[in-house]
Amino acid sequence: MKRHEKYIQRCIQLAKNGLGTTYPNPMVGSVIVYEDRIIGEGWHKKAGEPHAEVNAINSVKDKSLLKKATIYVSLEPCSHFGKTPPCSDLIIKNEIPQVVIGTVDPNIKVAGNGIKKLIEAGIEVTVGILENECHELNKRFFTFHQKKRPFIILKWAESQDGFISPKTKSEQKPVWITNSYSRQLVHKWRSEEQAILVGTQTVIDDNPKLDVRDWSGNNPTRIVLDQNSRIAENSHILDNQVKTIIFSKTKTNTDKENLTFEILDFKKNIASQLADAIYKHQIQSVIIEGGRQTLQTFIDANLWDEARVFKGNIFFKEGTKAPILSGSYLEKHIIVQDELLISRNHD
Ligand code: AOF
Ligand code: ZN
Repeated sequence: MKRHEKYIQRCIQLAKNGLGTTYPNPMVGSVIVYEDRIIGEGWHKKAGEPHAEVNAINSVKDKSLLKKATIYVSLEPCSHFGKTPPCSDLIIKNEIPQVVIGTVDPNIKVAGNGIKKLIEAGIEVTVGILENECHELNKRFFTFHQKKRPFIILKWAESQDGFISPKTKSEQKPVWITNSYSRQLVHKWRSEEQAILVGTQTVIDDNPKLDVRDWSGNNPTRIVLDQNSRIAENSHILDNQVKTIIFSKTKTNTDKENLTFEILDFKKNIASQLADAIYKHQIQSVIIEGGRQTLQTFIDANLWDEARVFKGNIFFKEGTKAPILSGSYLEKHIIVQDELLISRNHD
């Protein structure tokens, strides 16, 4: 691996320490190198707290070395006064002569201005090292800022013969397609996203909590598409335990602090209206867990980024068919804890 790649790789590794705590900010890592030796490291821990570069610079013991060092950062140093002052100013102030950047910051407040500032100050700037990896690291943040919509993950489990549920459902217990390890993995996935979305039928059939009880982490905001306000008042979804947004045809009032009702025009494209509404709530990512109709609506509108599909060993012979993906995508087959997970990434 070449020198720049090696240090940006380390930045990515450091950035990942912030997984789950930096939102709405991206995960960013930084290292400071002098004579091919790392003399300082840092990452962004939490929104409102210092950025990666600040922590890296502060960690350098002999500050006089900064004038001869290179600072590596996985994302362009910022140029704006946000919750913290601009990192590009700090780099200039410390007279660091060389900056190597993974990728440009898509945030309109920065978007190349940090790089411009550095170049204008006479600093040698290199941009685009392990760019794809740096982009992938913050795929939710990039999609949110560039496409003005949340990063959308579709998730379902299907039987060997391609059904997401059998024809006759038991009143007492749900039929599980996946094993308990995969169900735990799904709770981990939920904790990694800002929101989880399902349609009414899923709420009526399964009365789900949509939380992360098998994993420690944040519960995502619950979003339900309930066109005709059919959800029973005693459903888990309305328990006020977690922030919840319900989209219906007509407005409902509530005094529950965690509950919001919003209106959609169900005669128009639902997927794009939902993507817009979720974006307005500043939610950067959503995992959609069914049912078939809700998933298919997003597929047909070409509004999805990843599909994560479990293929169980069970056969249903008849029932509700699994959604059908369209458009171009890359498919990966992964074995997770005895089960097959098919992961598809939209091009
Ligand atoms: C950096 N280094 O480590 C991060 C950056 O509100 P603020 O001041 O925290 O600014 C947040 C914005 O700064 C965020 O949306 C993104 O554009 C950039 N994040 N920039 O130079 C960092 N986390
Ligand atoms: Zn910054």
